[in-house]
Amino acid sequence: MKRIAVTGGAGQIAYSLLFRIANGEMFGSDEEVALHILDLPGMEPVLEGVRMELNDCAFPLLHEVHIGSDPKKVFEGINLALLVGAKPRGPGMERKDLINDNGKIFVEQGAALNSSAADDLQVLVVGNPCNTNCLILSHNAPRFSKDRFFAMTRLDQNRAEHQIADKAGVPVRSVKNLCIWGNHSSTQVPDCENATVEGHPVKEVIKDYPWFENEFLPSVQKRGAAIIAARGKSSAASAASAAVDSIRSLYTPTPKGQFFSLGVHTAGNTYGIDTDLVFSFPCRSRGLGDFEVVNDLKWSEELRKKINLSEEELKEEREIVTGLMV
Ligand code: NAX
Repeated sequence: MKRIAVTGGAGQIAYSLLFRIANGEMFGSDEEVALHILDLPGMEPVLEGVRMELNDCAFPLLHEVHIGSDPKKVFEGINLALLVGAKPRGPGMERKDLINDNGKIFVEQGAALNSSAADDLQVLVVGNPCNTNCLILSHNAPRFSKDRFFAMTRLDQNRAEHQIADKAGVPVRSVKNLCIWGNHSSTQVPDCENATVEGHPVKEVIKDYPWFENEFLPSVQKRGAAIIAARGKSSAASAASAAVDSIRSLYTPTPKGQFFSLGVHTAGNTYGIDTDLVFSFPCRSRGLGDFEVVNDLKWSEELRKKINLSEEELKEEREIVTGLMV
């Protein structure tokens, strides 16, 4: 059985995510799950309502549901933490405005994971700015090695895959190896140079080259803001879906020659990215959470410049939160 913590349990992403986990979509139909749901003090009535609805679904795999507002208690014995809870970005707000507010949450939760979680803990940070929150968290949970901490860039990958599939007029499953490099922010770099459509390089299939710079890139980079403008709220069901995809990809052996995007710690990377950042790279899994970064992709000069800009942004974010890292 897997014990899975979800923070921000009273929020909109969790309202989709919890039900998909309980339905077996993350770990498959043979693995029972226990949900440990955290939100702020005062949100207990909402958490109670969420627990009632989870119970009312009669999910065969759902073993038990714990709720609470004390991270040390809620994280007791957990194998996986999905850290969603944070203040979301409102209309017109840049991610950097959030960095100090949200960073402190990950200091407290890092310490709580350090004292309460199971030895095989892995963590996916969704709450923004997720790369830098993940870095703060890893520094505040020194019991666990840095390769247990991930930041979610899968939603960006999924968004980019859809745009390419739509433009090429193919089903989204025909698009493979669309890596997101760098930060989950507007400097992120969706890489069409290493991606394929039905096994062919993307730019051999889509020959409208101005489209990549003028439409594809800005639409992927600014998709979060476009969803807020349209819905009045940030992405929720698609974010939950990407979290399910991220963990499923980590636990399922990756098909030969393929990879997926995940924000991971930069220690030992072969691309020359500064150490001690959490950076989105192409990753492969050997199954059961055992992963490696794909280290032999090629960058054009143009791609390198964009990736370095995203790296610079992450270094600036790290500078702002130095005081939160032990
Ligand atoms: P909501 O405002 O609906 O829910 C957030 C919940 O977190 C609230 O219930 C709040 O009480 C709780 N919370 C706040 N501080 C907490 C703490 N210290 N401990 C536990 N719970 C806490 O936001 P939602 O739409 O669910 O978004 C959550 C986070 O995901 C935001 O930071 C948002 O920016 C981020 N996103 C990240 C994405 C990604 O791809 N990495 C995409 C979607 C989303 O924008």
